[in-house]
Amino acid sequence: MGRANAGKTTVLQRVCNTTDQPEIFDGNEEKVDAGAVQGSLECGYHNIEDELVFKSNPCYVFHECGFEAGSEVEFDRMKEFVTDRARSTKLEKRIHAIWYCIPLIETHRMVMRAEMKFFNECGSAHVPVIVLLTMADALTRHAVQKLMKKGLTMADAFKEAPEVEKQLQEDCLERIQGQLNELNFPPQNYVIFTGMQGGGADCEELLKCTANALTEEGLQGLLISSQQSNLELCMEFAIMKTLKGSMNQVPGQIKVDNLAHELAAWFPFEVCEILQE
Ligand SMILES: Nc1nc2c(ncn2[C@@H]2O[C@H](COP(=O)(O)OP(=O)(O)O)[C@@H](O)[C@H]2O)c(=O)[nH]1
Ligand SMILES: [Mg+2]
Repeated sequence: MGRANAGKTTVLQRVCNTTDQPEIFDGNEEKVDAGAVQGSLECGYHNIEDELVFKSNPCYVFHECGFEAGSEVEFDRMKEFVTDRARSTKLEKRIHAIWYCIPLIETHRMVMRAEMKFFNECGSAHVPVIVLLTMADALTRHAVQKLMKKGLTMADAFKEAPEVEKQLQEDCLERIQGQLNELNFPPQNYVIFTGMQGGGADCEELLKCTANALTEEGLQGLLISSQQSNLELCMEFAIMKTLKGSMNQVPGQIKVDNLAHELAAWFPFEVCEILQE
């Protein structure tokens, strides 16, 4: 979720470790011709029903929604989709988490009417909503300006900027939390993203935070084992969620086969296969 140019597609690309555009499918596994919808895509709009899948990681299916405030029809369609899919009993139709992108580019109006409306009116049952504060690097400019106003030269201001920038990020986070946490359906958590367009930024914190917000351990396993770029993350969850619990058992009672199976569930399918061989 998030307005046009909030950095939604970029985050999804990072999660799937690619710079390619996603393939788009309608809800019935038919491929949508990206050329035909290019105009609306460039404006940042997708049909929320459309499924976005990256070749680099077909395990994840995304829906992108860039509604603006003011369009009641679009908002209602989004709300219906979210409520409907949050309850779906079919695993492949169900949505499991919502990432809501809020860019930190206009610090005087980060939370707009669309955000207020979403977090006031759109309850998504057990589906956690994580707010992604994107484009935090836009705050570098503010930090430099602030320091130069204090009399620093530009070179010195750039040197000192990271510290001030960190503080500005925290101020933004606090302000947004203050606004959203007051509403009827506040988000579960917040993650700050900076410099995502460069390709280097990683999504470990987002995946961790999303996994921890999922209420079922089976779903946590699906999320963690489906990402294919961070083996440490698989290990961390296997140790903290599975191995740690089994440590409390009397050694003789640990069923090694079962434990191995449970541990393997945190790893990508290919790794599980090797383990089972
Ligand atoms: N400076 C900066 N630019 C970003 C960042 N993330 C994305 N962008 C750029 O912002 C533009 C919009 O991003 P996109 O992901 O297409 O937004 P969407 O419309 O929400 O899908 C693109 O030109 C991205 O390269 C970021 O963290 N920092
Ligand atoms: Mg997009």
